[in-house]
Amino acid sequence: LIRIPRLYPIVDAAFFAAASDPVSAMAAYLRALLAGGVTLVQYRNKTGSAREMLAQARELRRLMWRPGAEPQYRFILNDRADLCLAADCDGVHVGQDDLSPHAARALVGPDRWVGVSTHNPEQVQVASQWPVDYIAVGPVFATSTKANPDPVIGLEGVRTARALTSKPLVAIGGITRANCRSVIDAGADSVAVISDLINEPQRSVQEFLRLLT
Ligand code: TZP
Ligand code: MG
Repeated sequence: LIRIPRLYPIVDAAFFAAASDPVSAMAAYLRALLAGGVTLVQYRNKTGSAREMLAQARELRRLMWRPGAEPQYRFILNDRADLCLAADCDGVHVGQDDLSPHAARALVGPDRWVGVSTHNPEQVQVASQWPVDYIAVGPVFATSTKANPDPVIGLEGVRTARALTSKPLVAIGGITRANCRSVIDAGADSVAVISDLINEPQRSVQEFLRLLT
C-alpha cells in the first residue's frame, strides 16, 4: 500500500491556455505549488495533441525531479499511459474510458503509480480488485472544471467509498479550503484540487496543508 500525500494538486492546462506562453505559466505555477510544500502533482490536458502533451509533461516533470527526496516527489500524468512512459513520469491516472488499469499497469510496470477514477459504489468495488495504487472518487461537490461531470456524490459518497475499499482514497471535485477538512473526515486519504489553488498557489497550498494535517 502506498502512502499518499493529503493534498494532490492537478495542473490543468485549460487554466493556462490563454497565457502568452502556457508552458512557462504552468512551470511557474508548479514551482509555486512546490514552494508551498506539495510533493504529488498531476498534469491534465484535455485538449492538447499527444505531441503537445508530451512536450509539456517533460518540461513540468523536470521541475518535480528530486532524486532521493523523502518523501518522494511524484509527477502523475492524466489519461495517457503511453506518454507517462515517454516522459518518464512517476505514474498515470486513468478514467473509465482510458486504457484499463490492467493495461496501464502492464505498460508502466510495477513501480510507477496507477490511479483510477470512479464515480459510484459499483466502480469503487470493482476498482478495489484492480492493480491500482489509489482510487479517486467524485465529483464530491459541484465543479465547473470538468466537462460533463458525473453526478455529485457528496460526503456520503466518500463515506460509502471508504467502506468499500482499503486502498488509498482520493476525493475530487469542488474541493476547497472551506470544505477539505470535511472530506478527509468522511474518510478520504487525500484531496485532489484544481481551481481552489489557481489564485495564490503557494499560499493556498500552505493553507490546505495546515487544514489537512
Ligand atoms: N474529475 C472529477 S471532478 C474534476 C475532475 C477532473 C474536476 C475537479 O476540479 P475542481 O476545480 O477542483 O473542482
Ligand atoms: Mg481520463
